[in-house]
Amino acid sequence: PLSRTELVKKLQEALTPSRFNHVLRVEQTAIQLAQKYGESVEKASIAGLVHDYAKQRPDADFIRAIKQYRLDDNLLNYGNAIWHGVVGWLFVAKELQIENIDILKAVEYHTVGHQYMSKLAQIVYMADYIEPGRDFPGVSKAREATEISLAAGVSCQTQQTLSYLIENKLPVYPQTIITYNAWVPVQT
Ligand code: DGI
Ligand code: FE
Ligand code: FE
Ligand code: FE
Repeated sequence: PLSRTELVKKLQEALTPSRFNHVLRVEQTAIQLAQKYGESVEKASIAGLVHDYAKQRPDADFIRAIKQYRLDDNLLNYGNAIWHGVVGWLFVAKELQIENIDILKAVEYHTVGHQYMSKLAQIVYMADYIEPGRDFPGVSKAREATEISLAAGVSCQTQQTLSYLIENKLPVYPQTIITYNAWVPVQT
């Protein structure tokens, strides 16, 4: 596998400076959560670094990959916000030579989540949302929830994201709803 230094170089080439700095903050936040919650620091570091690798790729690359790998046609109704994780993990595997399935799944799920997220996937999902550069209504609530437990953090983020999408009349990717139903509702 590539060393951290080699990965950092590839990320720096693939991303704008501000996005690259976000990735470094997600790495540090993921490492802290890994230490707190008993996950591999090395896996948290790598997953944090590579999670947004595909963020600046042209749409044509994603459309080609969706067809080539016969992914869900419904993906074509969305854009980079969904594609860079749900499809982007394929570029991470191929171009950054990441073979660890847990890391690849954490990248795949980092935007829309999933009903079954490993501890590593929960850490990357939360680190991306609460890294110190984030400033939006609800971020302190999400930081506090993540201090209590990863599951509380995931639930908080999933609820806030769906509320934000609906409030702004944005299209909701079906997996986002499935994630919501798995993590947010209280028992009735
Ligand atoms: O790539 P980042 O900006 O670091 O963070 P991210 O990959 O978590 O992307 C967050 C954005 O994705 C945020 O603006 C909300 C958006 N998003 C998440 N779920 C959905 C969505 N956008 C749409 N249209 N539909 C979704 O289901
Ligand atoms: Fe992202
Ligand atoms: Fe995210
Ligand atoms: Fe990110």
